[in-house]
Amino acid sequence: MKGTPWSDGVPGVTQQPIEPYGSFTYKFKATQYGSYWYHAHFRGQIEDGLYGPIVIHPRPGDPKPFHLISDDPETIHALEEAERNVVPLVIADFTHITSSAKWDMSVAAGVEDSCYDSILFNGKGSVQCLPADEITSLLNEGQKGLLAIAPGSSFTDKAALLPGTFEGCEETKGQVEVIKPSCEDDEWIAIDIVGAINFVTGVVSIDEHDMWVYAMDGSYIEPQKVQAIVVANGDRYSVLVKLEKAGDFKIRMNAVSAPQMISGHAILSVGGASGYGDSDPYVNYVGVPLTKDVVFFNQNTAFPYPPDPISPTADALFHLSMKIDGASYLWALNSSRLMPIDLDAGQPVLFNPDFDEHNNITLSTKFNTWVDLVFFASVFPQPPHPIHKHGTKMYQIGSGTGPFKWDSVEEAIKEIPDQFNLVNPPRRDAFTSLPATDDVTWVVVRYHASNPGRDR
Ligand SMILES: [Cu+2]
Repeated sequence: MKGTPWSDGVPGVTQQPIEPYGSFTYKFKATQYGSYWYHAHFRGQIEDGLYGPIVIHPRPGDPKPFHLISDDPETIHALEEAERNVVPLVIADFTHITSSAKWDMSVAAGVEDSCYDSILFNGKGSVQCLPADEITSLLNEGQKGLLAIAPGSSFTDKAALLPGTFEGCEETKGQVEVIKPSCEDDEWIAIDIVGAINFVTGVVSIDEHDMWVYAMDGSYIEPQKVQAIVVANGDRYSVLVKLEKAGDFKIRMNAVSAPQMISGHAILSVGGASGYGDSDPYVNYVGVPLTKDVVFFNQNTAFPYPPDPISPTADALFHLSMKIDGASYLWALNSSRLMPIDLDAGQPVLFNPDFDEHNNITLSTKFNTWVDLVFFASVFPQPPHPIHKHGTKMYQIGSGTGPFKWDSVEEAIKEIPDQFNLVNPPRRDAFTSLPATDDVTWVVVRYHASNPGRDR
């Protein structure tokens, strides 16, 4: 949104909410390329299905990392052709009640309803139900720990934690999304995996196929050959897949987040097959690899391509302390809750910046400076948080356990150099903070304040 910050779409921050039956046209110049998406930013409206993919193609001549996948010119040509025909695969966790009904229920119960009915792929999917004995056998240590806190509770057949609220899983026969190469004899297909997810973090895999991850959050990386990617909300992973055999192969999303066992799939159909025959998975129902050879995508080695040097020092550092505030579904940054009740009504912050308001969650920075943000999980236990940033990308430069007790990253590096990467850190617009299990934790991101506000 360079030059058009009012088209960023955040009620209370860049615009007032759009009235029912009203309209607002978002106009912007596409200055980046890659895999992006749009979604409602008003309360839980994204859960009601207001989202979709955006594909912005690079200019001819923009440097691509495909020679790191193969040095054969014909293969590189095929990879470029596949990228031109990239297929978005938007994954979402879906519930059969509206977001506002769900919110009211959570408030009434005093506990977040974090259970979904199905996983959708480009809007298609079905409800799957697990028998109770299978749920019990698939429980991980974390889930067993949660159940131990509340004696008498169990994972229900919708695999939720609260008895009496979530029972009654009924399977449905919805449509299945089928992904095919644009030509039947294509040797490669490119897929933009878009995590349009509300709550579920899951493992994405394609049965019997490697994925070459060549871009993360819309930016090229040094490609990684993997069989599984952990996808959280907001994440995008662009993958190239070699099509070597005909058949139907499941593209799976298997939840690994604590509250619910849920899974869904689309189909990669190769060579004209679409009978939805069985294929061999890499992971089980709860995302655990079935053999020790399964390679997971590693964000720490997702080096930007071409190299994208960052400033070795920052001009400012801000602390953003994260904690539960009052109820399991209420979170706060620096003691200010998300979505204060008057946020929708007032002047958007973009047009009325008041830096004393909202307990320092409005951060003032100077144009063309480098800024460090410390995301501090200040109480434990605390789950990992999906963080995303508008306006500019950020580089995840360090993380650790315990309090962040330094005034700058430079000082921290003197003591714990191994916990920082200032050379080629992952470049993201969405990431997941460290869980705080037995202690507080922190993650530091650095970004260049290169996207001015409304006055430029
Ligand atoms: Cu946002």
